Amino acid sequence: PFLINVLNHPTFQSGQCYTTFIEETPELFRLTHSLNRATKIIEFIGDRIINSDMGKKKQFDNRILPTFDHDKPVYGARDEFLKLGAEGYMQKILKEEKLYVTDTSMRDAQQSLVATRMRSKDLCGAAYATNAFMQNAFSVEAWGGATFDTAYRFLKESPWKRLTTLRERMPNTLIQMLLRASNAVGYSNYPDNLVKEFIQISAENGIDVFRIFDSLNWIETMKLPIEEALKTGKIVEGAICYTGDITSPNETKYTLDYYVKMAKELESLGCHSIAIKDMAGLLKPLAAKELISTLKRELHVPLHLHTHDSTGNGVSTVMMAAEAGVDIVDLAIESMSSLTSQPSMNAVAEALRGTRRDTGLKPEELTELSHYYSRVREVYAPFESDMKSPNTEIYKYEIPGGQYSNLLAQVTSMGSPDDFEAIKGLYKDANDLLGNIVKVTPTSKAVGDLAIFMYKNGLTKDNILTEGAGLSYPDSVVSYFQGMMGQPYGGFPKELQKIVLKDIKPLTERPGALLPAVDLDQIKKYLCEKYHYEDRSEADMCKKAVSYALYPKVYEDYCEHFEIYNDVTRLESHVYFYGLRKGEETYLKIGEGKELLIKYLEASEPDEDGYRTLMFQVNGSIRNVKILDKK
Ligand code: 3PY
Ligand code: ZN
Repeated sequence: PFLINVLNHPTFQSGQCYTTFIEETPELFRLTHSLNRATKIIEFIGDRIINSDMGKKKQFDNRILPTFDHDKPVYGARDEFLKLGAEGYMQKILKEEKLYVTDTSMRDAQQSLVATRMRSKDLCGAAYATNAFMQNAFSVEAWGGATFDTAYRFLKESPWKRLTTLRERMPNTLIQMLLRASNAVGYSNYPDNLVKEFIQISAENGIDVFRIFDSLNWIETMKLPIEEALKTGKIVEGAICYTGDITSPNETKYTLDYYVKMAKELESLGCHSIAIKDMAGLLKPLAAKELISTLKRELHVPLHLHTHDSTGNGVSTVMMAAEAGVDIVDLAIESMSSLTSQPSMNAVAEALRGTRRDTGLKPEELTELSHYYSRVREVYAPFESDMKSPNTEIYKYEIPGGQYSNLLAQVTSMGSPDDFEAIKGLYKDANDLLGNIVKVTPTSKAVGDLAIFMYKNGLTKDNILTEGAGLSYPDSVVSYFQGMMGQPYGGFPKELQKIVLKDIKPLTERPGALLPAVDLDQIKKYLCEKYHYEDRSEADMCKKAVSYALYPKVYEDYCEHFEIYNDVTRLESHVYFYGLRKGEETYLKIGEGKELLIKYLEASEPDEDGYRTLMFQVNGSIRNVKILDKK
């Protein structure tokens, strides 16, 4: 139709000045652009209809956004922060009795419950109301951790766009991210210049609070990101990963003194607050009381507790910590809480209502958000783990919340779900073999990979040094022993290190210092030449180059997907994941004044090349697309 419009146009037919034709008749070119976009979107939906592996699509209700009073002025933590600065604001918190809350629903909760699949559309759908309802909270953790690569990888959307949209919609809220120290938002150390650039542009694009941890609690590798984050003027929180059990008489490695020493070191580096990051939910209630009260005596900055509810003890741990004087706690909105996620915000807010540690959060507002997430969560059911009840075995195996469900899925996909028991035992043994380490991304992956490797190769703790000598080990295990994840507290177990590394020489210093700097200008040039980006501004190219440098393959797959299907982020999530059922309609806005009402009618049998013809009705006209049946 575009071509016909152009060919029939009098200017074209008269053969007059061709170069100004585009400028004088922009509507024709806008038309082709949106026709292209419509075709691309239908092809995408068609591909999902034929090739989605999400199972049979059920009836999903349309999202109902949380309601709130738009006219009520909001004055939140970010307003205070902008007034007082990072140190001033954090010192103010230190003096208050109120228990401050971080809402993790948008990051760790969805990472732990639905394998980080929650799309920006659904997260941003909660944003305006979250901004209003969290005005008495400390922050909303909405970015970093695993959300960065999964956005590109599985959702075909830009994490940067997510951040800027959240920033726009939550102007009064501190947006917090989780940074894996020199691993940034990846799985091994990156060159220093890349880590620095990533921190700078994260701050520029909306991050207010950097929570920085190292997966081996190795301070050496935390120094540079802490220093860089401090330069941005944002709030910098040094996090200590909690492992073991300080209340156990058998605990000789990760003792109370260990945590106190590390907390003081982080404080001396200039961190505005210290977090205890209990990523596996191992911090028992009485251990929390002891740890928090001790740290409160030793520190001069606020203390922030992060835990998971995998064992069912999460709310008790938070309550004990609140009694012991913790300043801020991480909680998730009720319908996004519990099990492998954070303890319930609604429960803690209710428990403390009217007490000196009242959170200031309002029950009906938390319930409103909870209803929203609970409806949205339905779409993500295929990503949920099979964990139906709390599990105190976690204390024994020390498997982090998010990893527990992943590991179960991995074992199930190997066709042996019954062997999960054996794998859990091997996880514990693998931890011992690696030197009884802190287990959190990426070191937890090395432990899990070693456990599965041992399982597949019939290795045990007792025979690995002999039977396992000639084998080649998973990349993550090699990378760990090579020192690419840093140095573990207490050192590497030397014998196994030799077997795993063979001729590779291990590092003894910070990998980031040795890795050659990434040439970001070169990457920008390469990307600009290869892809048809609309936005080529310096600011945007910086983000693109950093994404490529962090995840070259994942980022390029995303770019290629964009070239084929254009922007798929405006689709409803149930359409994005499952496509449409026969006769189902979806409404889509593809730009200002460009709206599509798409109805799926039917599909043909595959032709000899395996293509099916799918018939759609788009704004009343019939459109056919050919889709390769990959199943
Ligand atoms: C992450 O690094 O993504 C984590 O959530 C660690 O607990
Ligand atoms: Zn966590």
